[in-house]
Amino acid sequence: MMTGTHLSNDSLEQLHEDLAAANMAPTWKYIADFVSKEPKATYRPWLWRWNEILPLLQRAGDLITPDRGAERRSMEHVNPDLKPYYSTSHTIATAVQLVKAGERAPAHRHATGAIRFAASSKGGRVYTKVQGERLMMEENDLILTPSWAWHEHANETDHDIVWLDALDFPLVNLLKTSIFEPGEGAVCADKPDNYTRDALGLYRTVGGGDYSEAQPTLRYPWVEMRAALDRRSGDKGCPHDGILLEYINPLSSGPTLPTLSCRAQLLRDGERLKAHRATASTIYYVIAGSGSTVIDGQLFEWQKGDVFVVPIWAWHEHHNGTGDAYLFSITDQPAMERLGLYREEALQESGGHQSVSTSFRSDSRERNHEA
Ligand code: 1HN
Repeated sequence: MMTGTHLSNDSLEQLHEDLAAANMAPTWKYIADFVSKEPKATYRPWLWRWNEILPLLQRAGDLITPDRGAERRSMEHVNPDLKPYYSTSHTIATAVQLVKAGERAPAHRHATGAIRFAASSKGGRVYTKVQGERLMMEENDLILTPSWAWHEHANETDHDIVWLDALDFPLVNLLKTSIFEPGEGAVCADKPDNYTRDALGLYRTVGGGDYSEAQPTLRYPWVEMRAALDRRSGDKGCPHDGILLEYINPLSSGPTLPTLSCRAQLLRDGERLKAHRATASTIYYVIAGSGSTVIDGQLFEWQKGDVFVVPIWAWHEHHNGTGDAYLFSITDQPAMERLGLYREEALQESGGHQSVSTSFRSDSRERNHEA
């Protein structure tokens, strides 16, 4: 009951009731719900094994045809705690996509930004055409499809290709800013191969005007990234990440996309790194080698092709096995930095190492039901 006059027999209980009826919430009662004491992930770390996922993708290869109705033959890595939202971390969704020999996937564009990482490619004329420019996909190359860039895929070789997609649509959806447009006919004029790289690198057309794309549509060849990592193999490296390189946007000198930064790292023979955590979530793809990562006390053993997610504010430390290992990763750190919400810290206790209490089991179907 709200009268606007002072009630002599008023009680706090009555006030709370009247506030609720007026669609108001008392901060004195709910402050701990409004503002948690620490960043808190509402989802677990998880790992998807390449050798379990690939047969499923091959079955999709027989049942789904991207150039006849299905927009994309791609399967999302769904964190079991984030269902029914198809999301790997709370901000990033990764997927594996198969484009078989001779196939095409039609052009479209969307507000969500995306990257592709060519997990398994024999090279040749297999590409994503972004804003009219063909970006060839040799094994482990990184391709950018920024927000609102037209993109279509074509595999003009005799071999199938599988790549990793990473998109920021969970974040875009949280912000209610999704837009999608299917392409019809020629969506934009073709550009010559290497157009963007030339324009943003060492060469440009005299009198041709400035580079006009809002964000660069680039290919980052793995041969170059790998060579850059290997040239640094004698460096001390970061205590938490070993030799870690960020792919950069040459227009801004910032990260690959405004929301997502892509990185590649070299973990050297037997390297055991120290734990840290950050207000960012990161998804890893194992390019080569085998080792393990302890995430919040749980041991995740990984090998080539596996994908795993480190949730926001989760302690994590990588331990490499024998030989060199290379990891590719995608993090939402740029989004957090732009919002002024990024922080990180190193584990101080136990020499920077966590104690391991459990191991992740990949026969996770049962555990998944229990949860
Ligand atoms: C998308 O555009 C692609 O272009 C793949 O290959 C996966 C998942 C959700 C939304 C858009 C692609 C996607 C996607």
